Amino acid sequence: MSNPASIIDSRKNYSKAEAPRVLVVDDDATSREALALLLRHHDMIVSIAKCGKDALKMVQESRPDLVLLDVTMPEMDGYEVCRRLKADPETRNIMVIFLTGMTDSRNEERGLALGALDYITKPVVVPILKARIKNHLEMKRKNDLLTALARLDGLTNIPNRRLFDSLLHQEWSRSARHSRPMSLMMIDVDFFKRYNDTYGHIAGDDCLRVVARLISQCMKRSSDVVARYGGEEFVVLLPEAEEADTLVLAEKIRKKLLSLKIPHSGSPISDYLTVSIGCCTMTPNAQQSPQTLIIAADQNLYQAKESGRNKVVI
Ligand code: GH3
Ligand code: MG
Ligand code: MG
Ligand code: MG
Repeated sequence: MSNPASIIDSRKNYSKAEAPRVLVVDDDATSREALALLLRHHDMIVSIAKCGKDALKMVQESRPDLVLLDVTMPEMDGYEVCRRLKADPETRNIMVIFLTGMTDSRNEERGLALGALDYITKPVVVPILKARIKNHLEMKRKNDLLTALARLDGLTNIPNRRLFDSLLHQEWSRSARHSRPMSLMMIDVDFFKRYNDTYGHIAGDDCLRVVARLISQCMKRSSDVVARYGGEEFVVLLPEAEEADTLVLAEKIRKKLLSLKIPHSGSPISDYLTVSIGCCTMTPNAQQSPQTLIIAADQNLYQAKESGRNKVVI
């Protein structure tokens, strides 16, 4: 290792919020302590594991951003640790960098084939290690940002249909496994074309943001999902919700929106903006698809529209 003093001089500090959490895994006490010390000097949040088994346990507990992984360790080697991390959907995205004395290219190839981002051989040249870690963390930050953006609706900043569909499938399977009910609401703004025609598209956009925020604020459980299903249509997924709870929540949304008194002079049914809501509650079974729930809620939305709008049908 190079002299820690020279490294401290060249370091770029991380702020507390952006400090990367790094797990150092090495069976050799001197190596891991020295590396941990250096990384801490660079304001990284470092934890230490002395064997593969401990490493896996600590990953479960503290979800680091990065694992710096030794290869040769008794009982469970670094390859096996990496294989297990990459096999688990919960830990798959944690970055792994091998840090090892094994300089053979076949070892390096094996490590990279297991999904490690990098393979760095000892002795460690600290500025290079630091630069590689910085680049990998930056790439991950951008990647996470893109993933988040791809799941959100650009106008309202709530989940988009793609994310919703995936959450709906997950929840459908979970509810089917446990024979638990789940509910869904389709919420459609009434006479929204006329709103745009009267107040313009920019005002229409503002209005959709208000509706999205209002629906989100009505949710009580962290497992409830509000998404923009398309156009002026929103969808709400309520895991574990019975029909009675769903009706109460839908009425709350409908009334709260009305109480905002958003002028809608183009609406033939009210002076203010209104929504129609179709709901459905089901206990899924594995033979059916979650589309069953969407179709049923959609039919009830259609009924709400047909019977005068500004209504909940369940
Ligand atoms: P209904 O009560 O039957 O639902 O009537 P509606 O006018 O709301 O329904 P329709 O499907 O005829 O029109 C939906 C309108 O929503 C038309 C479209 O221009 C508008 N819209 C869809 N997405 C957006 C958007 O992102 N911004 C704005 N401003 N308008 C949008
Ligand atoms: Mg070792
Ligand atoms: Mg509409
Ligand atoms: Mg519509």
